[in-house]
Amino acid sequence: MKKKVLTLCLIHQHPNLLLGMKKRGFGVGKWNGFGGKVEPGEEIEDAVYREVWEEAGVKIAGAEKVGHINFKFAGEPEALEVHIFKAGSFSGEPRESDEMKPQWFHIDEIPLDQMWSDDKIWLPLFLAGKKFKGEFFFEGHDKILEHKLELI
Ligand code: 95L
Repeated sequence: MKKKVLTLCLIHQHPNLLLGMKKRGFGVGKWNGFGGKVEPGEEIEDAVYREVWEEAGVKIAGAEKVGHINFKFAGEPEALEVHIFKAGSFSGEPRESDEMKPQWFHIDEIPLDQMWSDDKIWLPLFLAGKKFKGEFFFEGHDKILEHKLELI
């Protein structure tokens, strides 16, 4: 199966999490972390910094890899290999871009019902400082048919 390598970075300044409302493209209408495709020849960590800068307008200082998840979608030939990072500090002020509208959420008020449904399963691990890997099999963009998730 072909795969696409993607980054996903969540900015977590306890007790708050910065998310972005996706304004267009894949995941439109959902509160997302910041990320996207790793370009040919690009290091994954460089893609993390670049995507956070492009989508949220801030420069993160140090991103920690916390997990990776493979996503498969029924009827779609390409799998997504998503490398998940956490950043705790950054410089600049989050600003809206063409793609994303950033907003802080208290961790007790995360809008899980307007997020990818896999977030309900792994975000608690992320917020607890755990590292994890897993696999999700989706039908459409909202229904999880199967999943595996383990701590690493
Ligand atoms: N905060 N979580 C996300 O931003 C997120 C979660 N799950 C996903 C599953 C498939 C996918 F293509 C993207 C995401 C995603 N951005």
